[in-house]
Amino acid sequence: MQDGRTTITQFIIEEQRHIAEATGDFTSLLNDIVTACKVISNMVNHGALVGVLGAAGSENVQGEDQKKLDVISNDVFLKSNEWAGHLAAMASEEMEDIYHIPDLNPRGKYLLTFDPLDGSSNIDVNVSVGTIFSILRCKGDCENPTKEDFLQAGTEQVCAGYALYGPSTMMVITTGKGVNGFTLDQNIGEFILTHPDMTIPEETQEFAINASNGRFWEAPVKRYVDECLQGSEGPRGKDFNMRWIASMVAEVHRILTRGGIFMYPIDDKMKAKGLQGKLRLMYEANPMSFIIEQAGGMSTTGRERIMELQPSDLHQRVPVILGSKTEVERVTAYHNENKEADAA
Ligand code: AHM
Ligand code: MG
Repeated sequence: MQDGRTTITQFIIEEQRHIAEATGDFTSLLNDIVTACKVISNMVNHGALVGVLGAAGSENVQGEDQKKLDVISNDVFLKSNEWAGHLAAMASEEMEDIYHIPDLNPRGKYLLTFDPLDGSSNIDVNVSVGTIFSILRCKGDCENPTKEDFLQAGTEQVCAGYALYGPSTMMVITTGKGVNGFTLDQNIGEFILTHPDMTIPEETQEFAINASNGRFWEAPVKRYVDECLQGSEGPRGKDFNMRWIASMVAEVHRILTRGGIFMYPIDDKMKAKGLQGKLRLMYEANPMSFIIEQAGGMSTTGRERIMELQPSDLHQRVPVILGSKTEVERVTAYHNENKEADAA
């Protein structure tokens, strides 16, 4: 306790007390993740003062230009989590192959996937960015894990969370028993429980989508957005508001706070390049879907529940439609109706 306030460490330990078989490994792993996020937060906050802005001059596995902070944050995450003996291996947006725990360190029973700095196109313009992570159990040979060990459906996640580096730094986590948010108290260097039991309002009048891709969208997405834009004069009978931060962590956080729907659908431009979507399943879509569902929201590809997809690749991409339940249901229904029309 800090002055009657609950720290994230205390919160995790108390949660663990209710799990009979818990050994403390998980608590300790989460602590290392929290430490990594504090280090990244500190660098993001200091920006140009510590020379971390700008391009790294390299590309990641997806062929995207890396920022200096992408590379640094990835390294911080690896170094914070490789030594304690809780992990069998890690996987990240920034690395093509899985990361093996160095030989000198003990191995553990968990697998960690992460996007160390999501929304990093925002970093140089001082707009919110974040870290996303997901924890799975290693069900195979934990001494010699392979890529295949990571390819588990989102429903298998033990824990998912994100850190949001915004006006304040926050961590939001779920272990499958609701969603809780913590704010970093910079004076004492601790995350304090400030947003207990976060829930998403079912109804919303706010949508988020990159409208510059509008001409490439599929018919169901075009229909949904068009109906929102018609506002009180259209079939929805109410006006909508729109937001696009280009930082999924910030969009999800807004939805957890005041409702809304976020869409990064598949479109014709992606299809022409052979891509299945923009966002990555293992370290973006699955952890965010776990959080959204635990907060009472819904998350689909437009066609299927994201958390039930069987992954086929570490860096697999998927369409993402998530947020307030009634809106996600509507967009998903539009896709299903379209499928029936296509089949007729
Ligand atoms: P990143 O992992 O390379 O940062 O890309 C993911 C980000 C999401 O945070 C955001 O929703 C989306 O890309 C924005 O894409 P766009 O620039 O096409 O609007
Ligand atoms: Mg990302």
